[in-house]
Amino acid sequence: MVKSKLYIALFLVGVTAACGGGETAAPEATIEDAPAAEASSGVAPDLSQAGSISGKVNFEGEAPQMARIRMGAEPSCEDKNEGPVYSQDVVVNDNGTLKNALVWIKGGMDQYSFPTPSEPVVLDQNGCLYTPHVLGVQAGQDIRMLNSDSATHNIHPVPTNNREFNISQSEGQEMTRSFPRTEIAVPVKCNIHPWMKAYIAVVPHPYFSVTADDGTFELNDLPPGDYTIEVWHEKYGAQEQQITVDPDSSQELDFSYSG
Ligand SMILES: [Cu+2]
Repeated sequence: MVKSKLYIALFLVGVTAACGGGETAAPEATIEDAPAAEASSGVAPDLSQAGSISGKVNFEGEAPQMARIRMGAEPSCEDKNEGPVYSQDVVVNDNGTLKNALVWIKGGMDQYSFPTPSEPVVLDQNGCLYTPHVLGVQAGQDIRMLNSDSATHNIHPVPTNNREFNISQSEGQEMTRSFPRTEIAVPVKCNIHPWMKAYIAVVPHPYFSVTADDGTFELNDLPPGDYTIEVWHEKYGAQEQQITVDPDSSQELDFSYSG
């Protein structure tokens, strides 16, 4: 009884927000509370015959020139970085693969629900750069946001399906936030340092992987089934492939972007 009243209350808040709507951001409570429903339907997957998918994200053609970041406006950061710093928007690895691509299961998991991990992921600001540049997180999972610099930063995620915020952080401060709704991916900027950019990919389950210096990805502990796998990259966009995971199988799957 208490529960159903709560749902009705949430529903009314949602309707009110929608009517007031337009482009205006919804009230904080609505965005924070509503997605719990999104995450709670479904059953736990049977992982007794789980399979896995691994592969790499290739890059064909010539790697584009990486833009140099000039940090003269923030000498403490310029001093902290050794050597030149380059934009991370396209990083082609030495082995011809693409870094900072998110691979996740886009379709085929709707019948399942997954507990929210209790361990937070970390987004650091270090040397006036966001680390990592692309961060994967499960919906509702905590994101610890740190400032390891003596400079003050201003974390400003600009989501389309979650709540925007915009918070200053001075040296050593930290805060924890989460994004309750799936969004691939939330751009994050710093209002003080225009070169600072990151992306937070909010995934509704634990099956995601971000490519690093070797361009590989792994999706493990998959319940057998048919899936749509998507790779997303901030500049080159998204691609999909269909795949069937057989019981106890391990398969390889590669993606390819061209510059
Ligand atoms: Cu900053």
